[in-house]
Amino acid sequence: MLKIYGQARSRAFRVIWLAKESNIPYEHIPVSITADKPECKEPWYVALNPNARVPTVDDDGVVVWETSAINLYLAEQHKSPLYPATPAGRAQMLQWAFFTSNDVEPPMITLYQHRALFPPEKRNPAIAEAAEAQLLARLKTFEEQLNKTPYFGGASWNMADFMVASVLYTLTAMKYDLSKFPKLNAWLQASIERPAAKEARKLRE
Ligand SMILES: N[C@@H](CCC(=O)N[C@@H](CS)C(=O)NCC(=O)O)C(=O)O
Repeated sequence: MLKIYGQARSRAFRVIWLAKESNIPYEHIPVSITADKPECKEPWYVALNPNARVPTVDDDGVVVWETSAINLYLAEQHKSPLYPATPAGRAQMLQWAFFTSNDVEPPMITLYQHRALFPPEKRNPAIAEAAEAQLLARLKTFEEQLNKTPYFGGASWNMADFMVASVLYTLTAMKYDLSKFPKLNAWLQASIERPAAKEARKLRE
């Protein structure tokens, strides 16, 4: 059976959400990343993931780390109903997945750290402001797409949407005001209210 390593309050949440969307049975091993007892630094775990970070999966002997790689692999391997059937659909999925991982997630995480996650004395308003400026330009790209098609997958919510929503979930967790992006805001709210998302969120919220 699929094993998902990583506490639910981490990027492992995205893998748990995907498993639920795709009806993949799994065992959850909530490897901790907390400063006082980081199980992700223990030798047995580092043998699975040399970066000593979560998540990692072991899918009947296939070990994969890096959240996006894990989710794209699992969706294909387990024939997720979200996985696009055509090369063009898969190209769209990869386009939104890479854009989100490369260009959106880094400024979003920096903003989150310097606005909410770090203790106040470690927050740097200038770093937060620069990250926010970058993030806003990227959110505009999402909004423009949703002015053209109802979903990133085109006519239906598919793996392209999952790859974006599972990352942008952090914006909802930090209660970031998305009112400047009404289409994106409505799409993200609907995404995190999907039954599978709600089940996964219960494990961390
Ligand atoms: N690019 C990696 C990032 C993994 C990552 O930074 N994970 C965090 C939790 S969300 C972690 O393990 N932090 C603990 C640490 O870095 O020691 C991925 O997407 O899997």
